[in-house]
Amino acid sequence: MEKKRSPLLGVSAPGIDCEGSMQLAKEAAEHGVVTYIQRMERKAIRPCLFGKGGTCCRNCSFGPCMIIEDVPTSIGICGATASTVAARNFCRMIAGGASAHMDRALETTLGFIAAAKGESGYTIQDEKKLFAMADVFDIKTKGRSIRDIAIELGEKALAEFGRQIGGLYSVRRAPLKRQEVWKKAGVLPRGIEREVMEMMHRTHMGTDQDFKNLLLQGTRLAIADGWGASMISTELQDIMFGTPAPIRASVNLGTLDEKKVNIVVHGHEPILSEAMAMVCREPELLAAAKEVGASGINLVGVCGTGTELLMRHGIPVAGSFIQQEIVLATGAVEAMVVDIQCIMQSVAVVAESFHTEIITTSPRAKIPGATHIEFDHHHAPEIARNIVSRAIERYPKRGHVNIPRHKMDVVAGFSHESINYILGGTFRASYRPLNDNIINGRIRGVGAVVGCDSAYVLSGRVHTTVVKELIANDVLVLATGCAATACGREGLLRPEAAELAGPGLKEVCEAVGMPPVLHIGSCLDNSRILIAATEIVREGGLGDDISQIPAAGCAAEWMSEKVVSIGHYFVASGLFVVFGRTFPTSGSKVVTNFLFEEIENLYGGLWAVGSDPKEMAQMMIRHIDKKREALGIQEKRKRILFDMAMRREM
Ligand code: SF4
Ligand code: WCC
Repeated sequence: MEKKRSPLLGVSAPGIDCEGSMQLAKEAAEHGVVTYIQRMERKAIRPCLFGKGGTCCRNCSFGPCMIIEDVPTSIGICGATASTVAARNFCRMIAGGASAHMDRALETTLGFIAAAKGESGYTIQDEKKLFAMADVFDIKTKGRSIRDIAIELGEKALAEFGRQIGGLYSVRRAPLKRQEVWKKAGVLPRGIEREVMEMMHRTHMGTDQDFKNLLLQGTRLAIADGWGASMISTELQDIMFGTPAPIRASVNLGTLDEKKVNIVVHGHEPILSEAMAMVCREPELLAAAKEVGASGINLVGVCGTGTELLMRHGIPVAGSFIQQEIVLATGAVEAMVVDIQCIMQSVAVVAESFHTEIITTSPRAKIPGATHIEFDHHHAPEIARNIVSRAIERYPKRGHVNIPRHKMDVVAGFSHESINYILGGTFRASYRPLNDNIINGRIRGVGAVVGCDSAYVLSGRVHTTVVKELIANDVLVLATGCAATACGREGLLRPEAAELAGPGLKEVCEAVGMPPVLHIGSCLDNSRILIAATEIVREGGLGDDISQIPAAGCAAEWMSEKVVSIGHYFVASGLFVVFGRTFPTSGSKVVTNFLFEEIENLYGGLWAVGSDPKEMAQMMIRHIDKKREALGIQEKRKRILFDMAMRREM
């Protein structure tokens, strides 16, 4: 049968760019196991054009009002125009995505307070970061105990969520010029939750009907996510669990172990999964696993939770978002423990064909057919032990097992701090070498490749095509989320991938032994990219604001509302962001043109959409070159020649 071609040139759809996954999905389907691949093939769902372009409003019972922008009579019953509706929907997507980050950050903060008070199994792992964050939050440290400082930090962080006026501490970490831009535009967040509340109010029927004014609040909300909630969560997790440092691990289905009890943690909250990682090594549980005939316990991750464990412990990632059902189709999973976000409801259905138990753990996220074992901060190890014991009990019930051998080595665990060390060395840790290499043109710029896997393309291929094009053109890539897992499957997170890089980036990577694609963490960890960008600015020589540095972002296979919030806080921070395949305001040229052009005058950042992955990368490169030109460093790149003296200098 001839392969169908997707609108993404050179990428056939749908499916996964992993032979093992595709083969397994096919075999499973023959036995009646339905995954998203069959659901896509059945085409039971057809995207509605109005919904897709953002011009369908169902914010009151008069609707749905489906509006065509160019038809003058096509307006909502209330008179709402296409631009108003598209902006309202876009802003509600930001609110949805930002809320997901915020609610998770709130949970992390509560967990942090429990840890600080010694009421949970966790302690303070990174005292250096505790002091750094105490400084951000204006907390006195002199003569005080770690416990006191940590409790005050937790409580002050908690107060940020309900704060109504006065602004957020962590927003002050942005370069001064950036803060002035936000002040002038009137988008400095006043608190975290207030911005969501106001966004939902403004998008309610009959409130804000000016698309630019709506987008202003959307921007303020996105900043409250990236520079507020997400950043707070990332930093508190680092203090509690340790700041990631480069670590070797592996990814893909082959990380499941036929001889061991396989437990998959899936979702986004690392608090329970950290406890799982601790207890899986306990001799009593290992002995129990042996008793049922297994050779041990194999903990692996999927999605964000998986990424968190990968970053800190080198625990393998068995699959990205799009592989979650296929991981179960191996028949080798005793328990899949899910918490929040990016969990397909279908996992419970797929599990029915096997001996697998799906365990939900968050009161916020239950699934019919799953077992619910609620997590609480004060009993993390006991709950984790209970879950592991249940998984062990399931092991003897295993039927036919089919684990594809596909597995790839990766180096993960790059935090914004570790970029200091890898490039600067332990003794002169700083961003200076990175900045110098950008200025001298060995590194053309920095590209952030983030976000989900798409069901509409050969998933993974779009990310890796963008990434390969970027590194071939000397752009250093920072990857997060499922985009990073896709890079991992393709071998791009290994130092050997430097072979695929342009001559300048290759030299830098080989000199320090780093991969040309740095795994920065989960979606929440995109806040690390904000700090890395700020550090580049602070180091000097590349302008005095994030909008001046040669950098761009891309979410080539985006799916989740969280990525709309992330993209928008990147844009609000002065970056250029390309979305792949589809853009949520495409039904309104007025709003789309504003986001693709005019918004640059306000924040220095802007949006774009692309369909061909190579072209998406080229759009980023053109933006990077434009920034180099403005800084007056593009000339250096044109003249770059590598002689022995330059090699020695590196
Ligand atoms: Fe239609 Fe206006 Fe109601 Fe939206 S708010 S559904 S556009 S009448
Ligand atoms: Ni983040 Fe996207 Fe993966 Fe979910 S885990 S699917 S938001 S990138």
